[in-house]
Amino acid sequence: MHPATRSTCCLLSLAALAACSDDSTLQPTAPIKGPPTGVSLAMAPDPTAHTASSGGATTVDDATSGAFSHVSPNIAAGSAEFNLHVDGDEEFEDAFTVNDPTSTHNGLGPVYDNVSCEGCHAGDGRGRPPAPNEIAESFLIRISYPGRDATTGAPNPVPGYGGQLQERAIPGVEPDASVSIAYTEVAGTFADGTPYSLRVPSYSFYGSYEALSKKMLFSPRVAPMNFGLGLLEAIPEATILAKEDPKDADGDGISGAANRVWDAAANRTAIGRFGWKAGVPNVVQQTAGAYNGDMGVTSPMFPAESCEGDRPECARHAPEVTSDVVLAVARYMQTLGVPARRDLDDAQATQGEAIFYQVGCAACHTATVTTGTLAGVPSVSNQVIHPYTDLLLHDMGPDLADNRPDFQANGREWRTPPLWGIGLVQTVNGHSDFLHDGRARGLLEAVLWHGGEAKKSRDAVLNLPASARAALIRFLESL
Ligand code: HEC
Ligand code: HEC
Ligand SMILES: [Ca+2]
Ligand SMILES: [Ca+2]
Ligand SMILES: [Ca+2]
Repeated sequence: MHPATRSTCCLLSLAALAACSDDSTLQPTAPIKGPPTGVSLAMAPDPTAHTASSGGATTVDDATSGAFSHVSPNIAAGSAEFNLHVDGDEEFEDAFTVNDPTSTHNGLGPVYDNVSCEGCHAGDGRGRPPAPNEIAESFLIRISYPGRDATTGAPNPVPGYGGQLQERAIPGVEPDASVSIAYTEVAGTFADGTPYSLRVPSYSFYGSYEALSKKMLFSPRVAPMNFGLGLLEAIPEATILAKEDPKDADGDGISGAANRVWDAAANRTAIGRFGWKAGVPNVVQQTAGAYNGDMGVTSPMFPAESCEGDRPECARHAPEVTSDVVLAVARYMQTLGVPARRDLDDAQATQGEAIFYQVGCAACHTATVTTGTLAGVPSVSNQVIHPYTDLLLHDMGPDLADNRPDFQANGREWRTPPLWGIGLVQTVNGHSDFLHDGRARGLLEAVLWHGGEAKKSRDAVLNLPASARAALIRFLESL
């Protein structure tokens, strides 16, 4: 929560909430019946977040399939930021290949998951798990052995496989393995008797190039959206740390903590911000890591191929992209504007917005944050933004657990994902698969999977009448 918007009279019933809100547009349009919800998580709505300007001056007014792909409008054409954005945009789309004398993008593999950044982050948007009989396109499996590296804190690599199970390989090389996903339906009911069903994924690996050990831990992940990342990187560390409450000292059931990860360029521990478990400290490292792990493309930051075992193709050679390319691609994502929020005057969405605070969603999905500065990216400085994330790790319960630690994140913890733009995923990416592994078919299922620290919030949603549930989803769709 943004300190400036913390109300002194938060809590309790919607009547009380309406009474102490200083913005009438955020009051629910109809009283909500049903049992009272978790008292301690309820928060007063944040009136500053009731705005179209989700990304401050970087906000883009486009709700079409191109919504995630615009340079921030506060960047002047011809400026250094603009030129790097344009260069990075091209590199982001370029497909890598191998031994093609006509290509400037050789170096793919030996093992990889896709040939370009765009291949997984289509339209700078998000991926989905593979359908039955499909090889994953925009989804990957992180792997490790129990324990962590004494210096970096990184999870231990799997001998012969490293930290990622690549499903593709260049000609003459075997991929690490293939994955198939089976789903089991589990039925539930809302308090009003309405039934719902959630699909529980289970993963099996086949065709591995050598035997996979039962010791292997794995974490399936879909590609997240790529806009607004400079803003998230520009949030002052102190702002993130101020929301930490690892021992839940205030007793509200929320015990968020920042991840502490390895900054490979600075050679030291840093706060984690990116990835589903906040395992990466900044966008440059995420970019170099993606080239390396997802595409098999080496760079000065990660000069060894992400390829292990007794395979000659894995040998060391000169970097396949320069630091300049990595930097341009990172700048590209750091300067992608945030799509504007829509339907601010829609009564149902506004009712849903009040419910979002009342049932405690904002305890983790922080609505308003003010950025600091980010070297080289002036456009993201000092912006009041509405990302709906605290960038902290939360225990989300056993049902969402991957049981694989990632630096300080344990097997049940995930980083609160930003919710800005989430209502446009269907338009941009043609699906509405949510959560880290895409198991949720739509926004309501995503909420129903919440457990652990968010269980109270989820239970409150189960107790909402149908009209209030619909309003909550309508609000999420307006983001
Ligand atoms: C095989 C699919 C795939 C490819 C190819 C890929 N990504 Fe990703 N990307 C992912 C997945 C999955 C994640 C989540 C990773 C995690 O949680 O550890 C991710 C995460 C990210 C993030 C972090 C976003 C956030 O909100 O935390 C950025 C930035 C990113 N990718 C950029 C890139 C760039 C740049 C490239 C090309 C160099 C690239 N990706 C290539 C799948 C892919
Ligand atoms: C305790 C912190 C916490 C609370 C409270 C919480 N969330 Fe979340 N939310 C998360 C985390 C962490 C994830 C990611 C979980 C995963 O991917 O496995 C998430 C994921 C989501 C997603 C899917 C996002 C995506 O990109 O796939 C939606 C939508 C969402 N939450 C909405 C809500 C709503 C609505 C509420 C209130 C009913 C709520 N959340 C309450 C932490 C929280
Ligand atoms: Ca390579
Ligand atoms: Ca591997
Ligand atoms: Ca707490």
